[in-house]
This record gives sequence, structure tokens and C-alpha cells, in this order.
Amino acid sequence: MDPRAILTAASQMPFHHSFREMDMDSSRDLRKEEIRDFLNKQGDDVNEVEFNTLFSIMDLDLDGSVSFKEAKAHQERELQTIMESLNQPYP
Ligand SMILES: [Ca+2]
Repeated sequence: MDPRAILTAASQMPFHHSFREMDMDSSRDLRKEEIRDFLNKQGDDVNEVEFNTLFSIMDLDLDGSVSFKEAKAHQERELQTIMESLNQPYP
């Protein structure tokens, strides 16, 4: 199987689940605190500067929360980056 196909499947499947898990108040928008809590629960050690950078990348319309569409777009960009790195020849 093409490793890229596996990556695509793996990155798509847990997405809906993760978004719902993060969206504590079911508003369908992720507030900063919700994403923060989620990262903390996962044990991700993200400092304030890194977190704010991540959030500003995800919040495309700058309304202070990350909608499902924004989160999905972010994930697709990340996937694109992975794909591009797979297409690079070995150094
Ligand atoms: Ca937004």
C-alpha cells in the first residue's frame, strides 16, 4: 500500500472525534482555553508563545475561536506538508 494513502486515512479518521472531544461546550467553535486544555490533557508541552502562534495560524478569520472548518483547513495544510516531505528525495 502506498504510504501516502495510509497517512491520509490515518489523519482523516480521528479528526471528527478529536474536534468533538476538544469542543467542551459543543459550540462547534474551539475557544483558546478548549484547545489549551486538550493539549494539556495530551501532555503536550507547549509554551505560551508556541501556543499563541499555533492558535493564530488556525484562527483564519481572527474571530478568537477555531471553527470546524478552520481546524479542518489547518489539518489539511499539515497533511500537505507531510506529503511534500515524502516527495523529497533522501538527502
Ligand atoms: Ca475563527
